[in-house]
Amino acid sequence: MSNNPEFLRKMLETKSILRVGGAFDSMSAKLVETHGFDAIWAGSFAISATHALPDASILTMTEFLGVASNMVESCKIPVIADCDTGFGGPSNVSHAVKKYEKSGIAAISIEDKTFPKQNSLLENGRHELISEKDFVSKLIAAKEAKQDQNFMIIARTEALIANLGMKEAIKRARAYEEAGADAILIHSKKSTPDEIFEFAESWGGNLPLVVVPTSYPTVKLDELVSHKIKIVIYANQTLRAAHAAMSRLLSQIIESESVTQTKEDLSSLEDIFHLQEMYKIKKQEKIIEENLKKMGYIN
Ligand code: SPV
Ligand code: MG
Repeated sequence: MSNNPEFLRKMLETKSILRVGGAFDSMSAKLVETHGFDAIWAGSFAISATHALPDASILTMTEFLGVASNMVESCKIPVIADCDTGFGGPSNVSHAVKKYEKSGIAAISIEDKTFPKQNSLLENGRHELISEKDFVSKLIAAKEAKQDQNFMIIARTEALIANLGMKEAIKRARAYEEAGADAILIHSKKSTPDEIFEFAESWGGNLPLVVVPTSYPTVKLDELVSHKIKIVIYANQTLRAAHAAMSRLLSQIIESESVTQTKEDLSSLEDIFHLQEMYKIKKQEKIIEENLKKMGYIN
């Protein structure tokens, strides 16, 4: 098994940066894998969107976990699960850590917003933080709950999202490291990576840094590497690409009263058969047939 927490830790040691692709179901997770990403992000925004629900702590832990564990079953690379605010207080975090770890997920992220949270990139969203002490309590609970020390607890601070300033972001990140987090996710809604880079230069901690460049998408991998970022999450582009492609196709069918989409616009049935391993069934049928022949049931 290479999707376990140990493998994620090994990659962190050996690679300059890990590229993590956002997914919202097993198909998108498998595409992330086959296109050469190091790990899969089971993000709350994309998973909520596939249920046509807001990214606002609406789905339950069990529902998020169901999607993430389906990804684990279908993929060989590690799954990093977005656990929002940890589904409640320290005891909820503790329960979530046990459940997620048992399901083969390699890492979870929890953030220091109030519950129910709203998506970080929502204009005029309610971006309020719980106290540092209360979030440290959740991190202590998470650390105590994990069985495999390689399982990673990513502590995400929303201090910059909440406009609380660099000093507060750094103070919190340091406290989260001391509380036993395994990585720090520093999120930003700015259109350039400058504040992320400033954070990375000045926070002074030892944990790997994680970023989600949704609002500054043109940042180059080598720029991130040179600013000591260890994990980059392309959180929602697969969802948005799928939404755009489906919307284009559906309006085209309605407008032209037939399917005029070209081979380039649509994956072939063959592509999908390959993804769902349809040919494994064919192989299985052959084996059953050979055995039935041997046993004299058929000629
Ligand atoms: C997600 O993908 O669910 C995230 C990143 O948490 S963001 O949407 O920017 O909050
Ligand atoms: Mg999220």
